[in-house]
Amino acid sequence: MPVVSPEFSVLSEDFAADPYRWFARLRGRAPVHHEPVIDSYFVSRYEDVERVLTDHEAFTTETLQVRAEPVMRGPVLAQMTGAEHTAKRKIVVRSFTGRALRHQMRAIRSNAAELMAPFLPRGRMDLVNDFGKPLAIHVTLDVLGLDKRDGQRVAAWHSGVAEFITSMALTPARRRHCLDCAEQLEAYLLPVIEQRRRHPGEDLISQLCTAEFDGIAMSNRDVTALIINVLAAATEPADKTLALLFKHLIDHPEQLARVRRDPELLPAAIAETLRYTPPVQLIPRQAQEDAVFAGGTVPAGATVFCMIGAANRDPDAFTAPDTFDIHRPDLGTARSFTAAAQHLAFGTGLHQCVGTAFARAEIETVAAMLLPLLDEVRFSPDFRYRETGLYTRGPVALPLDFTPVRAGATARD
Ligand code: 2IO
Repeated sequence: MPVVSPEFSVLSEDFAADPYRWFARLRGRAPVHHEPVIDSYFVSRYEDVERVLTDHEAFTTETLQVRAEPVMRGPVLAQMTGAEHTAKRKIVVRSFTGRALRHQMRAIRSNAAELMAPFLPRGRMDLVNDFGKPLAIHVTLDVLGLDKRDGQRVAAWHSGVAEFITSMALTPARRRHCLDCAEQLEAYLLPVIEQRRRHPGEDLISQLCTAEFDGIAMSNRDVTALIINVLAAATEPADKTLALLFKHLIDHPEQLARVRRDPELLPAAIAETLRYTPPVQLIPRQAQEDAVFAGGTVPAGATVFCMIGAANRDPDAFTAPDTFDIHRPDLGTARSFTAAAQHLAFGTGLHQCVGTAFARAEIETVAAMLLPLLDEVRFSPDFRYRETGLYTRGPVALPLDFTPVRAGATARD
């Protein structure tokens, strides 16, 4: 099988420092890259990624049994197939669209307002650590109907769960830590689930508890897994997407100015951020049979990682793919948060992200609140930009300076 170079590895520090530098070489020279240490295959061409994510017979989600189920404490949505998948997916989609979403948008607004308030008069805020991360947790707690006072504990457990799903190789000690987090989270959720079964409210946990599948209510194990699934999926990529959006807009002042003048351009800016730097870089599948690609063969049973970042920069799919351009004609903004999206940041096919509308609402609402308040926004002096993560990837921090907002003001108009 062709290689990028004899010493190249997706697991190397070089790759982790800047994966984008390697994507063209991967697509060109090793579009089906084998990683011996983890015996997994990495596909990087848009065409191949799309094929893996839409040919559900040939590429299954069975690998999630080992990659997710141990910390989800049960099966997640993406693992399911057939009628069970259709029914449970519908339940989850319903709780992230329409009336439920409008309700969630109020929670997004009030959490955002509360979290940004102390930083506005100071004229300085780390968009990742001061704002994005706590926001993602607070909003998710509200969606699930969990107590804000449990935020710190839930955030710590979430970290362990996310580490498990997103690690390429865990030491036994880290693995134990992650499983401990998941077990504690499960123990914390169980009495909540039982209470919601007795007294259901408007929240997502209540909806999962009362929903029926084939006339049968979901078990505690099923509900737990879906809650942890939602917790991870709503928390892990949120701060990254927000910070990446601001990073790119600050790097492209003329595009920032356009978005400021015309906030209707925000969906395009978010969609282009998701294409250019998808916060979820890898999506795993399992080959059912030997699968032949132009660049090599994946043997039956092997794990295949779809490289979303590389596919989204494929010149066969996007013109001038390495340019951040919110006006690009091939972005298809109107479709960017639907099943017909051009970019693959939400995946594609049957298991495409169920939270696309929620993700868009969250980032758009918060960015629209921040932009008018962060006047003359710029990176803080001496800040050196750095990203981490192979599976989910985003800025480590994004300290921003801006014109301090006088006390009492919430918006300029
Ligand atoms: C939880 C990376 C958090 C999902 C996952 C095992 C299933 C699925 C995803 C996203 C984001 C996670 N996979 N959400 O990539 O639910």
